[in-house]
Amino acid sequence: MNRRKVTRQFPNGFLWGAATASYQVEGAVEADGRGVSIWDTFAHTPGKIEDGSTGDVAVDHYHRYKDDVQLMRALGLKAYRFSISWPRLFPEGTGKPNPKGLDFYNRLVDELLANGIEPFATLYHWDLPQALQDRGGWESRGTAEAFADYAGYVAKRLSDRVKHFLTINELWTFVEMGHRTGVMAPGLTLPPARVNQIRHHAVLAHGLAVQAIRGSARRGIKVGPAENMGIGVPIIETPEHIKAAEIATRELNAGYLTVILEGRYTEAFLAAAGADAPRFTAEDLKIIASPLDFVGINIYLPSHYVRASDPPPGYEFVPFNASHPRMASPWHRIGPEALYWGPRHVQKLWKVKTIYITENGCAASDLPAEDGSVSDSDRIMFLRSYLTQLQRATSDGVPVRGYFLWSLMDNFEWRHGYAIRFGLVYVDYPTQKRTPKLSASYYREVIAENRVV
Ligand code: PNW
Repeated sequence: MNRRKVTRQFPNGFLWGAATASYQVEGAVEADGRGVSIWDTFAHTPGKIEDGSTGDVAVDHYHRYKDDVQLMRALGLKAYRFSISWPRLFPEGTGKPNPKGLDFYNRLVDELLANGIEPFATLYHWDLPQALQDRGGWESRGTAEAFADYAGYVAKRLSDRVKHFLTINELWTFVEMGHRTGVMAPGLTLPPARVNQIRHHAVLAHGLAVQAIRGSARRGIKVGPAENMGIGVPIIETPEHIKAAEIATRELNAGYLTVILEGRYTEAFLAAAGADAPRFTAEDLKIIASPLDFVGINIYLPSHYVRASDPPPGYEFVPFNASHPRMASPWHRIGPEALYWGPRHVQKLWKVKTIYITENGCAASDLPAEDGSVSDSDRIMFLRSYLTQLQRATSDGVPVRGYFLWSLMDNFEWRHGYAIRFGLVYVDYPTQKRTPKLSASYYREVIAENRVV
């Protein structure tokens, strides 16, 4: 008998993809009437990016998208998640659209479809038009309204071909790191009351965009967020610790996914904010909780919890040991179980019926050998261990329908510049030459066999 037992299989039709974002890959910052974004301003401010680089050229995807689609095809990708640059379409944020900006995404979408790859479009991956920042940025409710107008415009023009729209990428990251710690654009370090108001405007922008997209798109399109939720992982998997991790997850995301899915801020969230709580209306909460077709979550790392002996709140955070293993990105502690518990909590807490993993992946040191090959066996280990947990989720009936690996290729990694590489494909920046890494061969097998290889 040589019948091979097939194990660790994913459900039929599981959507295997990869992701990128406009400012991180496109370059061509002055092409075809594109306006300035807050990331142009930030990256050009001395001292903000660790290697002094900018996204001016990035990986020149704006000009090389056809070649890049061929890379996707060679991997066997079924879907590609990209983001649309708001200042390409509305150089001033609002007002007169720039049709040449939209044309790029028309070409990209057509090329993807011609190659059998399903487009997933993110509307905001942090490149706010500078003109809107100059009018208060996310501190202004007007920015949330402008976002909805832009989202509706895109949906109207792309929804004949794009069926999945993601509103905002990682509300948590751009709010906290852009406005509280200041390590990302626009680089502000505001006091709590103002950050709380920005956070509220961000969830409001998401809700307004959901409504605008539905109002302008063709029937049958699907819309959801792409949030990097905090994931309470029970470091000991027994019922009491699992329960604790679940309650912790709801509170960890109180200002983001929880309010989006419940339409209210938790009591603990409002109590902790006290006099600094955001100003909002009941109507706002309804908009924020506009019904979704799916929930997209970006998953990189766990937050470990155990049950607290003395409730409330019933849970206790377990800090990382100094020896906890990390990947090449300094914040990236390894914890494959996050890919099990993240979607499982989303299903259990909020009864969500369709979940996509909109990002998962890691940075590695990726030094090409003399022959140019990149043997990133550590990235393969990372992927295998995380995908094993994702497969555990699907086989437990958690409704995860697809997975997008971050990232298709090396790119501008925000404040770390080009020093940190997340790609399946190595990019030699001076020549823009693309070389699939060993992990690309691994991922291709996973996709071809629809199982953890
Ligand atoms: C995400 N953190 O960002 C983004 O969506 C991508 O644009 C980015 O390239 C990718 O993950 C890898 O970093 C994050 O400090 C940035 O915890 C920072 C953190 C998490 C996610």
